[in-house]
Amino acid sequence: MEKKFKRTTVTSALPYANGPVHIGHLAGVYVPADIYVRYLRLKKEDVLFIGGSDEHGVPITIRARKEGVTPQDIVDRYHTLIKESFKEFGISFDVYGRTSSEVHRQTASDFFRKLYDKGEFIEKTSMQYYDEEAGTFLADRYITGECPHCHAEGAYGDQCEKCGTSLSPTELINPKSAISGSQPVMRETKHWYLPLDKHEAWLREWILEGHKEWRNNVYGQCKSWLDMGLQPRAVSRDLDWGIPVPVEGAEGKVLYVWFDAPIGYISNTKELLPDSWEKWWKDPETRLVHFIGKDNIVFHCIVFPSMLKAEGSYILPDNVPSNEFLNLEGDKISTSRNWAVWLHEYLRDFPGKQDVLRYVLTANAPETKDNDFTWKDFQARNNNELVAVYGNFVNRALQLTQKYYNGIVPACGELTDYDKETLNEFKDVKAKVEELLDVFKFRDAQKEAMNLARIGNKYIADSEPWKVVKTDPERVKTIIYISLQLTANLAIAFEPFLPFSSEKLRKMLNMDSFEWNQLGSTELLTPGHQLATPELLFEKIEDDAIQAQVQKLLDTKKANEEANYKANPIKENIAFEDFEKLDIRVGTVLECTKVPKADKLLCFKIADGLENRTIVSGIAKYYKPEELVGKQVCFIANLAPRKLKGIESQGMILSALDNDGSLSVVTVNREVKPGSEVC
Ligand code: B3M
Ligand code: ZN
Repeated sequence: MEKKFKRTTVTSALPYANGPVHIGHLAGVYVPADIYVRYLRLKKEDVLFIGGSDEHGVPITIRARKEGVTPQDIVDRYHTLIKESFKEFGISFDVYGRTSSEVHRQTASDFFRKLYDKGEFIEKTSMQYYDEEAGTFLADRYITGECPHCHAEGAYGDQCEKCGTSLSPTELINPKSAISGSQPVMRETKHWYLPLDKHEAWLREWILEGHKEWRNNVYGQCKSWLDMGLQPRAVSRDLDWGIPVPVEGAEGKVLYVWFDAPIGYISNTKELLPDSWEKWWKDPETRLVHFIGKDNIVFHCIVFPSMLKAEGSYILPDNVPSNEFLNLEGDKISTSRNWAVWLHEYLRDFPGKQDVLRYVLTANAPETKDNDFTWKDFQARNNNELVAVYGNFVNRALQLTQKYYNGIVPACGELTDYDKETLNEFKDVKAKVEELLDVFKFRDAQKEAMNLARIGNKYIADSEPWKVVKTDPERVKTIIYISLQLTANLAIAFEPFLPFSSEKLRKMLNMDSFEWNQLGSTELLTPGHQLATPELLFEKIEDDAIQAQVQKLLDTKKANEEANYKANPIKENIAFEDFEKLDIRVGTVLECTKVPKADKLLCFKIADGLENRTIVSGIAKYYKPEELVGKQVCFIANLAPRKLKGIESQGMILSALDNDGSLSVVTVNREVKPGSEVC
């Protein structure tokens, strides 16, 4: 039976404040969450949208150490930047807090203490690496060494970035502390654990029986975790950045970041509503929805619910819509490789085009599988859909109203069958969009909204008001009336998806506000209503703007390749006598031609100070024959001749093989006599 809820608390994952946010964040979490919240608000439902920065955890301390600043400096910088980016993209949080706040410290600390007092934790000691020089235990990321699998140097205690294998610090060969460089030693340490195994039974029932409606990826991941059997999880760490464990004898220990971060949702609510926050978290008539990325599923579906349940007074999430990943031009988005479209850079390069990105990210949302963002697709969706379909329809409707009626909504005359058919088609759109939004199918919902514009375009094209105006001016009033109602409907339907464009359109229509309930109405604009001056809703994006973005990514790729470049290992040693057997000479290229029917080969005539010789070389892809004439090249003069495409090649021209596979001919840096020996 469908449960009735009074209000909805919507949370979106708290991004780590250790770097800017990119399109992957937006597509995976924030745009869908914002669409959902805007939709509920438009429906006049009671909803609260909670966001904020996750400001604890090891990556932040690593970044700080690298830059020689404090962790607080890092989170201050990125909290501000991230908050600003979200605001610019219209992510309409009711509150955007931070986990370094005092309210959060108190809330998380109390939460831990309550569980501790209730006996919900177990205490365990284990052996962990300790840096004696720095006097501190080492987080996994702070230990580096040789990977036991691929033997790359510089693998981390939790993962080798070269071969991708997950590691535990004790597997590293020759472990070193990233803090002091010294060899760490094993020391005993005590931590508190949440015994997830004790929660397994109710979790199974609650998720596997009670929430079959969760997305397949979410349900499936939960099922596989539960089927593997849950283990106790440590909820404290030896670290000097975080919330101190509020227990005697826990000096130097802080709450594990994944323990305090989800409590951040609660503290941020408190921050906003100090007196009424509890109804958003404790009333069974409140529905809790977490928007997250797929790497956060276990924490939101298993760990956090276990914490809430152990505390005892909180509600549990009703749904956890989680997206898969968005890739960029075929590669995984990566902060460390700078393979991303950063939101603050997008805003600089495409000012005022926030909705275009929102549209494209929703059209390509990784709802059921990983998806790819490409700049070509971005351009195509803007030019062929936003401009050519939505923008074009709106522009026609508004311009014609301007032209024929000075921008005043005409009266509707008698409806033809075709008019009625059109009106009927868009009457269903409300139900269709709702049905999809209610089950978090944002991409399909947006498609339905766009369909409305397609209906409009077809209607105007079929009705041809510019022709009819000459024969039956009365009829044109009806066509324009219907087109304008459709336009107003578009503004409503698109408001959750493209809030900036809807606002612009609403202003052009001179409408004060609109509500979701009006969607599907054919009487949104009354005859006699004066519209404002129309402007273009969307603009075409030209090739050069796209090319510049593609080039930027190519440059990044090149820079990464260079940073990762390592020459091939050196071959086995040889004796000097062996080297002496080679007769390497310098020759001057007299002629150079393409070898017919061989796209790789060039045929050289080389002056060698003796009788001249012919050499065939496989470098046609890298040189035009005429470029090489007159150049001095190095060649092996005593290589046994062999036939290539019927030509006898008397030697071999030496080339350097570059990292990208291209060849570059070896020359001398001062002119020498042909036939000079290379020694
Ligand atoms: N900061 C991980 C992430 O950004 C983490 C989410 C916390 S949500 C409570 O993917
Ligand atoms: Zn490795």
